[in-house]
Amino acid sequence: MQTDVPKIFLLLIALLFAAALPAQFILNGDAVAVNDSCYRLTEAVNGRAGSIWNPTKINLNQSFEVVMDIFLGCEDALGADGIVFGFQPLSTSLGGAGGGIGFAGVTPSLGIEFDTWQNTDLLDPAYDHIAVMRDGNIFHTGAGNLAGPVQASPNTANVEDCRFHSLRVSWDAAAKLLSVYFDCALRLAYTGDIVNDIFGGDPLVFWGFTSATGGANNLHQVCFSYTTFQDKLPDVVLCPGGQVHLQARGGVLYNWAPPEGLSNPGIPNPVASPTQTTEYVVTVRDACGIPFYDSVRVEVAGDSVFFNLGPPDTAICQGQTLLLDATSSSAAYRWSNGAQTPTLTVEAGFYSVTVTKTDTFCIADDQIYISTIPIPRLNLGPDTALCEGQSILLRSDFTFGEFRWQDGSTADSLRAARPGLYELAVSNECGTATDVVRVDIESCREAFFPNAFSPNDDGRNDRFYVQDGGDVERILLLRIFSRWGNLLFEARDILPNEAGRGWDGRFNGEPLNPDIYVYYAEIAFRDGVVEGRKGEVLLVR
Ligand SMILES: [Ca+2]
Ligand SMILES: [Ca+2]
Ligand SMILES: [Ca+2]
Ligand SMILES: [Ca+2]
Repeated sequence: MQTDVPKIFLLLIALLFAAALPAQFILNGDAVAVNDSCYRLTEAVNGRAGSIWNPTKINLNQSFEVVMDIFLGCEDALGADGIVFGFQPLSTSLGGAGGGIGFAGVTPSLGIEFDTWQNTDLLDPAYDHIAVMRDGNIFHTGAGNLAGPVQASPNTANVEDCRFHSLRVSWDAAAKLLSVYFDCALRLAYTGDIVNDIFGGDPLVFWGFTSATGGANNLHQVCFSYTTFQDKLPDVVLCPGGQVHLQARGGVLYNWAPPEGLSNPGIPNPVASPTQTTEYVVTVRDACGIPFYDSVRVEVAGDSVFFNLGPPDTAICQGQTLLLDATSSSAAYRWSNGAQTPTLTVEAGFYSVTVTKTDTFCIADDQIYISTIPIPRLNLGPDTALCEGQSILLRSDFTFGEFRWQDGSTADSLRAARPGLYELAVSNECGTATDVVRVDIESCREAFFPNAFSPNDDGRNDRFYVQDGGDVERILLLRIFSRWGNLLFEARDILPNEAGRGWDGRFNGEPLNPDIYVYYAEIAFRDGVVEGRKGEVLLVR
């Protein structure tokens, strides 16, 4: 792989996006950024004004798409005033409180209002509505009212319902058609020569949002999914033989064309490896299923940059390091950890590097994930003694390797039922560990019966009972018989070594004569087995 095989490169367009994204909005008044894509325009407090304006002017001679969600608050009858999506060439600090929604009187301008308060003096309809207006003329009469008002949502007269609503604004510069979609439906369309009629022929305008509260209020928010202004795919120059990671956004479904040279034309982020310069068009369907389009020109040009960090998934032994080498001619380096050297000595982790040729406009990228292989260690546990008939499962406590037991078996565990030494070796690329454990087998059913006792009340050896060294759980039954088979004594459920419940050498209260007697006992042992034992005992006086 490291010889003259063409190497694989990944151009991370995401890096270019990352550089472009911080061109965020100028925030005025009550407005705050909630996250990378969401802005709160006003709090639900009376008399507030909040606006956001992008500091980079857009060109209205070019088409655009803005796909977003807007939140118009949770208060209906007592909620006000709404949001305006506006375009104007004047300033990035416009805005104001009250029924003008921050946009009244801004001249020249184009505004799309989402109005949630009925100002009867402005001829507002009773329902929450959308209108397109020019020059900050918020009266729904006369030449300033370009389109609408229409009910904002096709589904409900009230959109101050504590929910985000999908909103999409499309500008087709060739057709001079402005379309407004709300809750997935086309609600308003306006056709007009906006550049010449409103902006005096200058197509460059700021774009942004204003919002306001007055004697009533609501929480107002906007969240962007896609804007042509910020998210349009940048064209790229691809090193010959290289790859480029494309990244579309803002939709639910994606389809790239042509499919040639793409890893998968149906995902937002295919890897493109065209052999010749190609213009790719992506059709993006938003959450409403309505398509928009973006395109990227992938130009195959420049010098080849040959480097390869190694297989994308690489493993090293615990404690070791790896030398990553991105050395290329006439190049600058930027590693994911900030290093700018051609090589990097690293431990486990994820690393990427961007190599920029300083003699041509050509960027290459590679990445590698390095995992660690643990060094074998092994503990089979302590030596152990088993009861007869029992076995023990010996198991490796280390799983990252191959196993070999003393008998040649290769499972990670082995059942030991016979006495002896059990040895396991576990091996992987990083070494071998072994452990040995001794297994002994012993009787677990030992009980001791005296062969004589002397019940003469001298305090020594006065009772006959079952004596235990640790194996007896319980004596279920103890019986004493005469040599002719007569039952003389019986006791049940006795603890081991419980001398007081043994036989005192009497029958019906009378001391028996010295003689040989027969005992029978049923004993529960610690291995769970119940066994009967019998024998003879000599009674002496
Ligand atoms: Ca309202
Ligand atoms: Ca209003
Ligand atoms: Ca209105
Ligand atoms: Ca309402």
